[in-house]
Formats: sequence, C-alpha cells, structure tokens
Amino acid sequence: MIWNEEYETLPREALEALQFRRLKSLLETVYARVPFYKAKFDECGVKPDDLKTLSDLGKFPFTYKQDLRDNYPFGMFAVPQEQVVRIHASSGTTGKPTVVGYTRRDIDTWSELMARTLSGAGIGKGDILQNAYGYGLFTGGLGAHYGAEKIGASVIPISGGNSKRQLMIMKDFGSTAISCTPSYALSLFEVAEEEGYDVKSMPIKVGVFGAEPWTNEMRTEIESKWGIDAVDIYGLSEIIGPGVAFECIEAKNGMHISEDHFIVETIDPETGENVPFGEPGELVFTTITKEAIPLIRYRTRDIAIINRQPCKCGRTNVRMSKVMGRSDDMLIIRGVNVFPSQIEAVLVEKKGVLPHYLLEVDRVDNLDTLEVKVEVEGSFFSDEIKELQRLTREIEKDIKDMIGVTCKVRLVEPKSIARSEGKAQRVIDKRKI
Ligand code: DLL
Repeated sequence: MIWNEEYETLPREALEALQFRRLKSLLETVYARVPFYKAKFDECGVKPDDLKTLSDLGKFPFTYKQDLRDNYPFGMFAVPQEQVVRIHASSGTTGKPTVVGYTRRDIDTWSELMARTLSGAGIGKGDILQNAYGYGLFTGGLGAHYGAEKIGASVIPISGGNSKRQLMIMKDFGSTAISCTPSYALSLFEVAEEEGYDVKSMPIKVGVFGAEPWTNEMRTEIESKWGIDAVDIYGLSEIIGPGVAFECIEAKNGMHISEDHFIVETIDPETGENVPFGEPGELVFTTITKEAIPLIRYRTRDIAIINRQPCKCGRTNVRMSKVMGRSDDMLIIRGVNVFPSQIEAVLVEKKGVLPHYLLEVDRVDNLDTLEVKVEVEGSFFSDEIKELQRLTREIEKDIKDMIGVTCKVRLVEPKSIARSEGKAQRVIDKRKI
C-alpha cells in the first residue's frame, strides 16, 4: 500500500528538482540561523550560493555526532525555543545523550514518514498495532505511534518489556501487527512458548522491526516462528527517528528512502569521498525539510549499499540494503575487520542453534581473542557430549572460513544470555586499547 502516491512515485527528474529547491533554501537557513554552520561553512570557504547543482552538496562539510555533543543540549537548533514542541534524545555508549528537537511541522513530517512506513508494511485502517518500541526519549515509540494514528490504525501504546502482559494483550485485543526490535520479537516468542500461547492462531500478521542490525536469516526465523511477515525499518534520532527508510512488503528487498525529505550519499568512511551507489559505503544524510534541527551531510557510521533499480511496488525512490555494520563499532580482531552480523549469519543457519549470542573480545598476551557464546536447544545438553563438541567445532570452522579469524565457541543453555527489551547488546569488548 502506498500512502503518498504523489511523492513516493515521483519521476526521478521531478524528485531531483524538488531536492535541489529544498536543499538550497535549507543551506541559506542554517547559514543564517545556526552559528555552528556559519562558522563551519566559513572555515571551509563555502557559501549557500555555491550550490549550483545537486552534486555541489559534496563541497559542503560533514556533520558528526560529536558536533551535536559539543553543542549539547540545544546549540544546533535552528529555531527559537518557543517553536520546539518536542525533544527526544538517544543514549550514547558514553557521556551525554544526543539531543534533537521538533517543531510542529517536523512532527507532521515525521508522522507522514511513519504513515508511509506502516502502509508499506501493509498496515492500515482496521489494523491493531501493538507498538512495543520504547516510549520516552527514544524515538521508536512515539514515532510509530503518530504514524499509526495518521493512517487510522488502532495503536496500542504498550511500549517495550513486560512480555507476559504483551502476550495477554496481543491475544485479547487481537493485535494484527507489532512494532519492536527484532531481538525483542524473538524473546517475546520464547515467552509465548513458555506460557503456552499458540501465536500462529492469533490474528497477528506483520511485524515492523528495526532500530538494530539484523540479518535475512533472522527474518526467516522470526517469520517462521511467528507465522508473520517481517519487514525492516531504519532511522536514527538525529535525522528524524524511525521513518527514514522502510521495506515494502511486496519486495522485502531493501528499504525505500524518503528522498523528498532526505538526500542520501554513500562515502568511504576513511577518505570521506563519495562511493558510487551499488557499492558499500557509509550512509550520509542531509535533511531537507526539517526545521528544528536540520543536518547537513550527517555521518551515520552505518554501512549499507544503495540500490537504484526500480522496485516492483512502484515507488521510485532508492533503496538501502540492510545495515551491514557500523564503521565505528566494527570490530577489528587481529587486524581483521569483523561485523557482528557476519558471525550472526553463520550462527542462525545452524540447526539447533538459537538466535541469541554474545561476542566477547579480549586481549591475552597481546593477542586478540574472540569468544562466541551462543545458545543451543536444551536437547543438546541431554545428548552425548560428542554432539556438542561436533557443533562447536563446526561453528568455529565456519566462522574462520567466513571472516578469517579463529574464535572459541561456547554453546550455552537456552536463556543463559541476557535478553533485551530494546536494542540487544551483542558485543562485549574487554580490550583496553
Ligand atoms: O533506533 C530509530 C528507530 C526506532 C529506527 C525504531 C527503527 C525503528 P537511534 O536510537 O538514534 O534511533 O539509533 C540509530 O540504530 O544509526 C543504526 O545504527 C541503528 N539502526 C536503526 N534502524 C536499523 C535497522 C533509532 N533497521 C541507529 N537496521 C542507527 C540496522 C539500525 N540498524
């Protein structure tokens, strides 16, 4: 279902003309209103006027998460405080959160983008959306909430956690759709099994999952366990929250970026040079309609591939692949770049292995070590020890083949790895580097 036929299927030429107009006016606004951008443009010797064509965007400097931190909390805002109607923040691993603001129009834009996202998943009027993204400073809960109301679905603002209650409500209210992180979908399923729910007999038909990396193998797992369609949605607080890009249920093959609101580039994270669409690169977004905190060339650190091929759903905007990793939390183990998702891909295709794992990286006698803790079905522990050893060796070998790094695999009993209600923590890096 396409929510906004006009804008989601704009011919390329019209889309680019629109992007250019919006970008031009945005550059003027930030130069005039945000001291940070005025100083940064001056330092790089560029003026809004230097934008003669869309490709001139590359002349303008990047914006980093650190810039938001340096201007904490509201220093990057482009409007006076009285126009800001909402404030969100994302927790970082260290220090202060990253703070973002929304004007009333920004909230409308965000609702529109989430309306597109949910419609793309086939959700509409008459559906009951159980919104298990966290409500609060995190953008997931309220972002999905406003989109659901806009399309006229009945939204249950249940927020994350409290799995038994989630399941009771899901059954009693007859939820037809769920939104949460993919890792939470899996842990909710476990509780459903324990509590004796037959989720396949419930009306639930689709899940809108995002906010953390997950693989296609994990999609298959969720779909077959729940008996639903699972689509991927992407976003980040700095850009707007969820609603930056979403998969259509028709193709489930890459997330459509709402290019009438965001200009996307892919770059080499080392050199900052653009890499052609079709090759992996760090996603860089410029917001072209946001008022409260517009960002120019924001470095996401997320690595993905942009696909320009037309999609069978009829949308004309580009699609991003699943996020393949982050240029910053990418692990470097004995000099090898390792994305946790590569290891996940090996794990989830093994029979009897459960999709719950933890990577522990350490340094012993100056040598990096990688331990992969992963849960396997309880039956393995009643079997002969040989079977456990065989599987351990098999996984170790496959990981070595996949990433070229020797690791130690530890198979652990179901539920021994801590569950998350929001984003899963998959890596513990104990090295002091
Ligand atoms: O996670 C916004 C969101 C909420 C997206 C709900 C989707 C659903 P932040 O907390 O600022 O915002 O975290 C943003 O999460 O840079 C990615 O690294 C990661 N991320 C978000 N969606 C996906 C996804 C929200 N579908 C950071 N796949 C981003 C992989 C994702 N990673």
